[in-house]
Amino acid sequence: MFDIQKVRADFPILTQKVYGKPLVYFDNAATSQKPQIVLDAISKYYTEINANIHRGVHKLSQLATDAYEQSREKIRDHINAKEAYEVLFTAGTTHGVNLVANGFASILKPGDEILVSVLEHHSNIVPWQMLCEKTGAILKVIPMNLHGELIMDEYVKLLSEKTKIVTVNHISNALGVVNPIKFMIEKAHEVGAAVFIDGAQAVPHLKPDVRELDCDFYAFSGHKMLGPTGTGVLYGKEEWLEQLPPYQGGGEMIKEVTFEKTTYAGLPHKFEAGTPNIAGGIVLGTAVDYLNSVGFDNIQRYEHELLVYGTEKLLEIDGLKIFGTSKDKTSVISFNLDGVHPYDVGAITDKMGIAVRTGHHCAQPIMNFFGIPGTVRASFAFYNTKEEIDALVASVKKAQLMLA
Ligand code: C6P
Repeated sequence: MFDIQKVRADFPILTQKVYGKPLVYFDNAATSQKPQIVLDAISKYYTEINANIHRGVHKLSQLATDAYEQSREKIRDHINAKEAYEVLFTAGTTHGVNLVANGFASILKPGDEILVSVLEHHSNIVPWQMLCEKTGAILKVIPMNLHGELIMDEYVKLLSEKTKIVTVNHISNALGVVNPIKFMIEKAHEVGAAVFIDGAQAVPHLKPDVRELDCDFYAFSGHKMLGPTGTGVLYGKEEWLEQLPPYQGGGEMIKEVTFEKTTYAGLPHKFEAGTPNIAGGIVLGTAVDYLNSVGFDNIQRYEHELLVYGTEKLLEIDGLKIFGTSKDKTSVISFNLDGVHPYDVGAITDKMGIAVRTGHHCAQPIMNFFGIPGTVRASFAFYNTKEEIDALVASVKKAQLMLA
């Protein structure tokens, strides 16, 4: 059974007051809060087993290496990858996109095409533009409709034998819309294109099954799924990871180094140069355990209730418009008040202890599409409550009274 009070008690930060008001944290799409078990695991690592990994024969190094590799295996199981070496530890989604985009520089030729969607975060646009500059490849954009849904007919028309990579997010950070990635992957594979999925906004809400999806790459950040900042995962199919060159050179990614020639280590080490975020990688496994103990069925059911409740209550406010009105959404509500700048709304809700994000959410093409400077974004997690949504609604009404 899902007991919201019990869940909230696991997150010490939620008892804080901000400007003397109880903290209402609705900026979960930017980063999630951390349960005590994750905080304890960080401290336990540094208190008991801190050592460098894959290097020492000494006991602590073995313990740290085992814990790190066990976490990799746990994540492999979580996302249903075939092999643990297809799971690369990264610093986050941005790192994962750059690693793959950089690798494709040795594969693409002038005139090859990369399809990206209009719904992307800048992290999943800019590295591909940089790749186009390097290779002469061409970036094409999958359009969306007014609900924030990608237009599948247009997508299919854009695909051709020139398409080498399709890159799309599983869930939009700015609108919360869930993209039909299974269909998109199938269609891309029909023309022989590889598919990169940016799962940053999906992993806090669902358990991606990379084999069922049949994606070629799937990247996500640990800090959005209760783990530490500076952690993340890039899943890649073995055949792709074998084909791509290393992203960075350094220690631990080599087989043999001489001044004449260096040979590279096998997977995953080829892509993990230097001392990684060892504590972070281990603790990401703890975060995954915690999420699974709450249960993704419970998380989805409860967050959907919050989404429906929040949408209804906010829409009762005259002059409030929600962006992202697809039926298939996670618990993100992006909105604006008529005639009011989103930043001003955010400044007022902040003074009432409510944390929302305002602005373009690192997704300027979406804002350009709607012809707005930005939105107010309230993103709910499974530790939020309807009472907190009531507080948000009251603060938005107050902002309207003061500003409109
Ligand atoms: N979105 C948000 O407030 P990093 O910074 O590497 O952990 O994640 C980048 C990223 C990539 N893709 C998507 C879909 C994302 O949502 C994000 C991060 C945050 O929406 C911070 S800008």
